[in-house]
Amino acid sequence: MNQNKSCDPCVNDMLVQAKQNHIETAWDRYEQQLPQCGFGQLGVCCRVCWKGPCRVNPLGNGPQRGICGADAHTIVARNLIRGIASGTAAHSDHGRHMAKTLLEMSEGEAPDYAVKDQKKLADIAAKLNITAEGKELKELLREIALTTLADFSRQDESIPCTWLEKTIPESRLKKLIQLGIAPHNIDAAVADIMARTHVGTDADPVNLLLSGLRSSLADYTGMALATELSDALFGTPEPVVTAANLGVLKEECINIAVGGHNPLLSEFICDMALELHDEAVQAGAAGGINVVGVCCTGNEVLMRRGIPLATNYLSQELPILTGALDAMVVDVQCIMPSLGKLTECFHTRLITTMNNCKIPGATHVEFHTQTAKESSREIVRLAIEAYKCRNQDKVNIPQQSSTVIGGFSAEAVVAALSTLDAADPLKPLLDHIVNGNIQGVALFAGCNTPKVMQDHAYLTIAKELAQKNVLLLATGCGAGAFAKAGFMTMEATDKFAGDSLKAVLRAIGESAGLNGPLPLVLHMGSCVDNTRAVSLAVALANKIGVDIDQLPVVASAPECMSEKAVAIGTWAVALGIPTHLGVIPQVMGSSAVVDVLTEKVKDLTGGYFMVETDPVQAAQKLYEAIQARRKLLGI
Ligand code: BF8
Ligand code: SF4
Repeated sequence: MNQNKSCDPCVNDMLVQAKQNHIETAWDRYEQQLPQCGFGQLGVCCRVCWKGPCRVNPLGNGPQRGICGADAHTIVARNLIRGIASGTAAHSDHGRHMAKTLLEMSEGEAPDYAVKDQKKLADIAAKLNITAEGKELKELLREIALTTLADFSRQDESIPCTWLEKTIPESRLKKLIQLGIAPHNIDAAVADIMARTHVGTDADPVNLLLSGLRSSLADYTGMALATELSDALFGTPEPVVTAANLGVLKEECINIAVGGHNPLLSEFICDMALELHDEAVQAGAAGGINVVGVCCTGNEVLMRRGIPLATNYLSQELPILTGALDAMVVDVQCIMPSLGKLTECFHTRLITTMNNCKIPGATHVEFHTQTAKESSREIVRLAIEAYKCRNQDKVNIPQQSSTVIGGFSAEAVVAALSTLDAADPLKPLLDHIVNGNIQGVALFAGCNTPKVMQDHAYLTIAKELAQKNVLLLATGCGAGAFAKAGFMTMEATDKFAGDSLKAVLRAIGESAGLNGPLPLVLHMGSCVDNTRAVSLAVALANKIGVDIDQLPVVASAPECMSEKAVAIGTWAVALGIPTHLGVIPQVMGSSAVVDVLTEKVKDLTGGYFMVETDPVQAAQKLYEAIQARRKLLGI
């Protein structure tokens, strides 16, 4: 048995089968990589120029500088911020895609899209100081799109990005401007890092790290606008009941997994699955088409449509191993290249859809917003074709899934609270924080990594904090971990929440008509949706007139791995949030960089990183950070 590899019983079952069938997974490839390069782990390997690669000996008894003279501090800082730049580029490209779609809609060029949430659109307009009254929809879309796209093109460095300025407390914005880290242009923040890390440019670790903070705030900006514009187009999530884990695959259905990040595509795949139901039945699938989610696209469609989640990042290969997955439709980011090779051994069709994400072994159907329905129809028909080649004798779906209550956008949380106090919805939450029924709020974000047992730290830290009456929020593959393990249920609240937290969750849940408490962990969406948690924190901060770094709010990324996660963790720190990392970041080769990230940055932003690989200890440290904030607030 591979029980040490994951907390998820479905994963462990499937890994046994994989082994029996000589199928390689990410866990096998991780073992093949061991021992991993110590220089890389410490961040002291430099490949910035072709005189290199250079590496600095961390023990002090070998070379201490690269050929150009860069020392460990410069090399580590450069490597780190290049990662932040990549994360920023990835998230923001997603955001740009949303804004460009709005612009296309305003020009009649994306006829298949509509504004599902008019209220959200009006809220966005108000936030951006755009007058909605008396304007035709197309005009309004155009203005919102152009204002948003200006955050990607502004050249005046003295004007911060609008989506940053309008979504954080004034005092925070002022601080960021003073520090010179409020980005004026998302793309410029990325380009700045690429420019200053070119050989022979910025060598000052602190200066390098400051530009990393700026880029991370550009990342935040790109995420905020991506989430808000997606809500306007596809609807702001509301509580929804669904399920998670491989048991959501159905033998009698054509199963399509949507993976990646972009709802511009996945929303239409879901629509087409309904439209082509009869074709699926004609092909022999009595149950029609069953769409399931993987990773963050999974979270997007779970939040808005109640589509079940098959699994999270690290186990993305396993739905294919059930023999029941007919197509895996992917867009961008966090899609393992291994899927191409793996699907060659199964009837599953891997379908790539984006020009900047092609995978050998996949069928590429390029998706364009101009022809969204047509491309989605083509993709779903490919799944129907693939289904005809399925060998039912080989189907083996683990019969296990957990109930999930998801859909907790900030608006949904406020709506639930407003059933307690319609005139002042945030008051009950604040009151409970002040009187200690809720000690604080912890946001779980980030990925999976085979360096630790999959999902284990998420569940352990959550149990510890819940017991201590900390309100728990989750996004991304962290949310996936909780969803699969049944932590997004009322039963989990009853089982794991401390008494006062349980009473609060029950009072809110019952008054909101859920017939029971809110789930133990509130699912706030995909990775880009981390800004939902920020908007809730900002609303609380603004209400009591404090900055984010005074709130008893912490973040935890127990299994962070992607460059996007590095960017998110960094903006959490830039916004003033104590942020836990459960895997050792690739910066330990520089004492100066470690010192800035874990200590010195406190004086600048109020936030800081803490690294703790032991989940029980991590929970304790997060709780202590919450208590320190409470003490300063005098509560
Ligand atoms: O954006 S949590 S593994 S899928 S990077 Fe990737 Fe990490 Fe998952 Fe989503 Ni986020
Ligand atoms: Fe080596 Fe300097 Fe080139 Fe890096 S930039 S590879 S340290 S010579």
